[in-house]
Amino acid sequence: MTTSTTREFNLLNLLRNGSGGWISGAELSRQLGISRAAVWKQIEQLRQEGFRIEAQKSKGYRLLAMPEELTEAALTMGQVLPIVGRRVITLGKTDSTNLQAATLGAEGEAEGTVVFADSQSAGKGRRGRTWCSPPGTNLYLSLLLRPAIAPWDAPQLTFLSAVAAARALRNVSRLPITVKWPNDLLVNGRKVAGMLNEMQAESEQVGWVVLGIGINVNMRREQFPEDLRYPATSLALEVGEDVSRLAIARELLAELDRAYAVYLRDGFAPIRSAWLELFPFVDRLVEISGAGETVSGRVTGVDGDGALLLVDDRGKELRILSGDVRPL
Ligand code: BT5
Repeated sequence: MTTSTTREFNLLNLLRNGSGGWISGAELSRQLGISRAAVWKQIEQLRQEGFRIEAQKSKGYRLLAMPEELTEAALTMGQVLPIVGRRVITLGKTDSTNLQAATLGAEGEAEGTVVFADSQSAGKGRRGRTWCSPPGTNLYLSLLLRPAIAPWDAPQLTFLSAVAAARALRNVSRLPITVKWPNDLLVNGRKVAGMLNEMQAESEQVGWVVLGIGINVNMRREQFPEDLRYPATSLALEVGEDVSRLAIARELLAELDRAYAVYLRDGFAPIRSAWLELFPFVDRLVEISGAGETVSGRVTGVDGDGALLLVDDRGKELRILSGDVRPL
């Protein structure tokens, strides 16, 4: 687990905000209330963590590059994150970030904590499926939230994470990201990310919700499992070069925080409309499989609860609560 001191955060924020990139040692020492020797020591510490910091006698210090490694400091530096990312935990290998976040939830952890892992040995998909989670290439994270909502409203949060993740991927990669109901992100018709939300609830009130997000960032073709349910891809495969995991992760924290603030203030409606704008399946014929049954029809939309609406070939309206969608 990696954690950084508040001091380092402050130093990083000052370096990030330095005018023209430069900030003098004297200024850093004044603003941090520590000696110049102590500033130097902290700079050295950051360099060891992978930050590239230039030093020049006449100008001071300048941050050239952040480490590609996912550390709490690198993920949150300079970001204003009122809820999501208040605490960030970065793990090397773990079983499943959803399991880790759920354990924290059961232990009374405050909302906003995000658990990242470099790899997962038991990454979870829906309905007992597995999520292929090799090291050093993708993003696997779980966000713990405690919204004051009823358990039957919790599926709305899947839409929230899909909208936030789609925005983050689009902002960084500029790729045309779309959503596939209920929990996938696609690029050019191939799955690039999946979401798995889990919750604990008592009667009418949600205790905690874990929003699990897996994003294929730099995964290579040969790393995908052979028996994929749906064609899959990674951002790098689509862009044609490696994409920064850190840039995506930082953007994702910011977008999740933004979307959650909107959800708490205005409810599901704005999230649903934002999601619908990313959903290219309206009016298309699809097949939906789930729990041993397969139905097909033309998509007409998504209702206020997040259920998928279809009209079958006899004109009958169908309301689908869960399943796997495949275009026909
Ligand atoms: C999902 O399930 O798409 C939910 C994936 C959620 C993963 C995240 S990672 C962080 C957090 N911690 C966890 O333990 N989980 C969450 P589903 O729609 O059921 O899709 C699973 C199916 O997608 C599998 O059965 C495979 O066919 C396929 N698949 C597995 N790994 C994949 C990958 N990396 N990319 C694309 N498809 C994959």
